[in-house]
Amino acid sequence: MKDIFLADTHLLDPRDDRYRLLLDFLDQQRGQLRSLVMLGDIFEFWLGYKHTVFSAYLPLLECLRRLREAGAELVFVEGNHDFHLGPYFSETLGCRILPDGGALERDGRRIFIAHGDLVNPRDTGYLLLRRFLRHRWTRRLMMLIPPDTAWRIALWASHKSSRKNGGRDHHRLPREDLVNYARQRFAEGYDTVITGHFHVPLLHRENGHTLIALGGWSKGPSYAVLEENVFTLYPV
Ligand SMILES: [Mn+2]
Repeated sequence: MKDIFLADTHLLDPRDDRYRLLLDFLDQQRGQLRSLVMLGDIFEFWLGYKHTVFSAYLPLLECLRRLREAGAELVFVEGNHDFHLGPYFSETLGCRILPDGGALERDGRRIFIAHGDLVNPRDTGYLLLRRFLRHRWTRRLMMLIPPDTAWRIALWASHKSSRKNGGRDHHRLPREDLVNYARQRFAEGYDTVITGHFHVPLLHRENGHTLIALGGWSKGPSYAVLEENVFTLYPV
């Protein structure tokens, strides 16, 4: 049995290559997973209404349900594209949700998982916006938006941002901030830190500690596996 960690698939349309790649990848893992740990930005946009899910996400939600039925624990750290996950994840899928990341115990290891959007403490503008967007009053206001309208806004915002970067993963890895962030967690007693968000894979070991940054999915599956107490980052 193994644990798989992945992030930043940015799903939007089930006809997209990376959406199909993810479904195929997860179906292949069924029955072999102790847990699937999703570290945010799995969806290009999500809003957790009580009785409604966006139809474009049904293929993945069904796939997650099958994994869960086959015995896998589901864990989701909220990203900067998919927060306010809501009752479909927590209740219907029985997924453990960590809005800001948190601790995971595996084989005596103390692992800290986070999306990665909090590693730069100087980015005060983003931190304020993040706090506002995640506030429960903001969530209540967002819930008043009809789902079709919310989806239309999400499509518009996604087209706008993919025109800017051509839809590729060419983010910059703020290595120094990331290593500092990990060292703070190591000092708190964690032996492993895993993040996503930057779309650039990194496996860094120091003094018996491990830092993993997960890659994006624009060129194919990108994930980390914990199996027999060893972490491997793919593609290797
Ligand atoms: Mn992100």
